[in-house]
Amino acid sequence: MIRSAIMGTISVIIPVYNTEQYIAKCLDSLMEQTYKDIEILLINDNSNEECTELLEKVAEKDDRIKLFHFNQRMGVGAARNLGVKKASGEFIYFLDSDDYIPSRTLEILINNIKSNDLIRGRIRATNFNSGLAIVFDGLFKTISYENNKFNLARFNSTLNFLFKKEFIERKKLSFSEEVEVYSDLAFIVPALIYVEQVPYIKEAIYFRRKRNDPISNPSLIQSDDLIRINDFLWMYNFLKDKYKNKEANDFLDKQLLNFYRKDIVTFFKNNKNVDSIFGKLSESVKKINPQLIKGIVLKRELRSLYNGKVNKYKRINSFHHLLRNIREGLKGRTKFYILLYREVFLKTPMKKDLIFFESFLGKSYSDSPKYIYEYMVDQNKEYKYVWSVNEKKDIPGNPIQVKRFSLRYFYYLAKAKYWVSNSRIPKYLDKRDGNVYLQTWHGTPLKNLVFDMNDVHSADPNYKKNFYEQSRRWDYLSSPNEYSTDIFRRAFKFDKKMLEFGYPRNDILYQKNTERDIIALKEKLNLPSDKKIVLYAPTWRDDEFISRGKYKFELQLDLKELEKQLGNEYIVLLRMHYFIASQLDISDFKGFVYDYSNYDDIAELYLIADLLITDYSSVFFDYANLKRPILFYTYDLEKYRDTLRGFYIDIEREVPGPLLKTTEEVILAIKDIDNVQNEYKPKYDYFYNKFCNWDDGNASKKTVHEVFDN
Ligand code: C2G
Repeated sequence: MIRSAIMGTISVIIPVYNTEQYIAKCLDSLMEQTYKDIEILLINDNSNEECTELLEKVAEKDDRIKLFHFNQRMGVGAARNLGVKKASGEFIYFLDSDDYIPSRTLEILINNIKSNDLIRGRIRATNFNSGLAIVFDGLFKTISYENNKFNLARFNSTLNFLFKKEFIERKKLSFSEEVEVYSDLAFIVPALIYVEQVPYIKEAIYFRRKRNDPISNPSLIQSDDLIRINDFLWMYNFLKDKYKNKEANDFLDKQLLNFYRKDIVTFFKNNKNVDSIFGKLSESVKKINPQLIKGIVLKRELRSLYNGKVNKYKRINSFHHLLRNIREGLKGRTKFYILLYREVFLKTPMKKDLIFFESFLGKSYSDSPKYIYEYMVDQNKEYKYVWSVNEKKDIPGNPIQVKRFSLRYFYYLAKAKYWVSNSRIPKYLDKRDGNVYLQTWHGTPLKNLVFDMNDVHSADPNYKKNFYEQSRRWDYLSSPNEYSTDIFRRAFKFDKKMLEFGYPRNDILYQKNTERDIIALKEKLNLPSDKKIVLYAPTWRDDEFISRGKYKFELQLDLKELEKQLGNEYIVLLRMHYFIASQLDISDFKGFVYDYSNYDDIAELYLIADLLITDYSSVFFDYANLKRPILFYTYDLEKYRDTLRGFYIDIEREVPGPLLKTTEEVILAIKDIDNVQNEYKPKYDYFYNKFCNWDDGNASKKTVHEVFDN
């Protein structure tokens, strides 16, 4: 350890609330500090049992850790206040339990605090996906004195400040216990008033976690909008009344103006929200230094707030939002269509007999939406239909076809009373009053879904939140089996009407599983009828992509070997997942390998296939309805299951066929397929009863009856 001029114990104060996923990493980062003279005060703010037990376990292991419990939730302010009270060190450092500090942070802070009462280092926000690039060795020589010391409080936080405890005591600094969010301001604003200068470490020595699940486990800053806004206004009013320092006042005014522009204006997109905070906001606006208010739009809004005229404010607010929307709408073609969608199309009457269908984001005419639609057409239902497709398709019943994201797409989406989709409809397309949205989803889950995913690796950190908001619009959700119902309820947090009829997309497997239909299908697809058919339908891999949303697939099956050993008896249909954008080169295998990746409906391929090879794709749950053999070519099982995804079922025990790792094993299994089938019969029967027992060829009919016949 480098000797520093000032030595003493640093009391690190960590409030904890349900951060069992992250706390270990946080504590490890403390254990690895090069500055060793520390005590750790963990204040458990009435966390859940799992988190509490974990804290007790870690506290037992190290006597530098002191654990305190609240038996009701008191908030982060109370937790930090208790921490300060119990601290025995000469220095106080605030850390959050989901964050992380590099090993030299405390050493650097204490070495540089010198005669100052506090010091701060830079903070970087990260979602911890890309690892932590720490490049600070040797870069810490520069210590600058910020011209505007209040800038250091612009994130309203005391994190990554090291304080002398004597200073905190002398100035009687404490956190507010009146609010849940922004309680730090009550501490940091006076602290900055009382000091002349603050040394600042320019390098990031604190990593703040951007949490990805604001729905199930929000961080404080992800709290409900209304709570945050109320707390902020309360804090602002309180501090403005208490302190008359000019710099502090200007700082608070600027914070409020920024908060207004960013958070409150967004909250007021819905004009109905204005009433909930108008009084308090009006009170705050009266305290702002008028010289700091810039811009005509802002001035007009604040004037009516100042005068307490709520109706006038609402009129101005709607008008300004319209102007903002128009400005946004003029930035590009799709943005312009979205503007029309919101401001024009949604304001015209809804068409009660119009149904909007989409499957796999417009990539195909397929899946459950197709079967629901065809059933309705066959039954001559009194509805009009629109299909969203990327290219024009040959669709029976001659529906209106619209290209996804074209003007007509937005128009019909806005007009239709009914939406039927098996994937997601963009969140920005508001659902109008009276709209009925049937979500059919696209498979029995094997891989963990949304809220069951621990940390979303490759995907963006807003994935869970976006998914949550999108799925709030679903009125009905198709479920293929009881197992899926349970998972969908939990992993999608779906609590509306579950349609427990099996999958409409599997009706065909019961209705057309006849020799005549199969021959006709083979003819339609130009496939020889004298060979047996192997269908290879793998899923996609999160870590194999070309660019965002475009995935590639590298074929591991040795087609040459397959042709050599099976070519007399079989042909192979390749079917890539719809996310796969790369093309497979199969020119060397004419007459043996056929690429049906772009074929619309995989269910038709199931019908003609004598056996299926897949991996972790949900296709096997559907194919099992045919009771034909299934092989699992799982050459990357460990990586896929253990690092990329995680499964709901024990794949090694529960799937109705062998897990194979090499082309050789696949060939042997195909050559011996009758025996393989016999061997797996008990497992297959069990599997069929568990996952296929709702499918009986009538799911479309039952769905239509439930959703459209009333
Ligand atoms: N699919 C296909 N061809 C493939 C793979 C999949 O046509 N080679 C279709 C099938 O209808 C399948 C659906 O896409 O059921 C979903 O594909 P999965 O491979 O299961 O993967 P994913 O799209 O990630 O969906 O609950 C289901 C999960 O969300 C999985």
